[in-house]
Amino acid sequence: MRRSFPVLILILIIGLAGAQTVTIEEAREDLNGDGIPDHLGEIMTIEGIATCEGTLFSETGLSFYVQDETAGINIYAYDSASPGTITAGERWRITGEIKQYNGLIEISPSEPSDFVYIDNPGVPQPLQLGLNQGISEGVEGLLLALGNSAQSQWVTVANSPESAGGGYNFEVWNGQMAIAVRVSGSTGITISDITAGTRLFLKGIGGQYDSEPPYDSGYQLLPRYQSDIQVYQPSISDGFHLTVLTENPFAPSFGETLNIEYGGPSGMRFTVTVFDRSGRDVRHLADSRPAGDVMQWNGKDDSGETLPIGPYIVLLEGVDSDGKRYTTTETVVVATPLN
Ligand SMILES: [Ca+2]
Ligand SMILES: [Ca+2]
Repeated sequence: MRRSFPVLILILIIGLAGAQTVTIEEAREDLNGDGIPDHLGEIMTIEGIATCEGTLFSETGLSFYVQDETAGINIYAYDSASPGTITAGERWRITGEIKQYNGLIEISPSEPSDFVYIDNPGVPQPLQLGLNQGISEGVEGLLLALGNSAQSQWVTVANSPESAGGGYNFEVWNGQMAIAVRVSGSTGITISDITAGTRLFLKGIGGQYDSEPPYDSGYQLLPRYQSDIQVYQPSISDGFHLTVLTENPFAPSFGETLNIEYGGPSGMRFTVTVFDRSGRDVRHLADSRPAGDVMQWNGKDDSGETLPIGPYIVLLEGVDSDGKRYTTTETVVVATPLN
């Protein structure tokens, strides 16, 4: 009996080591930057808040995402390992093997006891991606927002959604940055009102699907719910008006854009033109459009060249149903940031 004593201590030490909780950032650690987690194959324990239901991204078993203050990660498990219902907003302590699937880092529990419910603090606020910012390894697994309704900063659908693998794929422009959006069939999201040019505010998980090393591309946004895909439909007042909605001066060389709202009575047609200080028309933003709108100007001329810094005049012309013409202007300034 005395000889088994050190063995018991050893088991206790191993047991305690196995139960130690690490941050999700530590579980994801990739110090050599090869896109493969350095702890691949190790059993680790993390604590994180679920940002969707446990079964949302899987037809069978569990595939969902949790995040803590440091990072987010995919949880992937067979149905036999499921502890029962996991709801968005719940915090769980989860033990599993660190895996990697087409660049997506996962923790894969093997039995229900690998899940321990802690509490229900609610789903964290999404991390807001800035204009021109893409999805990268650092935000993989986190709940993200793309486009900002408070700033009238939308993303624009680049191509009509294509059916693929039981879901849909499309791309959006976040300013100059193209971002892939993957609508998983398991979410039940419908995308019937989305086509090229549709303007959206999006939420979703930062995901990755990259079939080849070094696993540094293939990042995609994974919407969870129908409400994560909001079509931007600005409500335009019907007084004749031209309004700059964003910072003016603006710095196109830093990816900044100018959002311009225009509108007027129904039946009026609208033309929006940008002139330089010599009176030359350099950019035609709208030509005899039948309704008011919000549009984005990237500081380029009609041939796609970035215009020199300086003041420009935006002219709105409205022609009503009787042929009467109305005009108004705004002075805007193309600038470069002082640093
Ligand atoms: Ca690595
Ligand atoms: Ca990855």
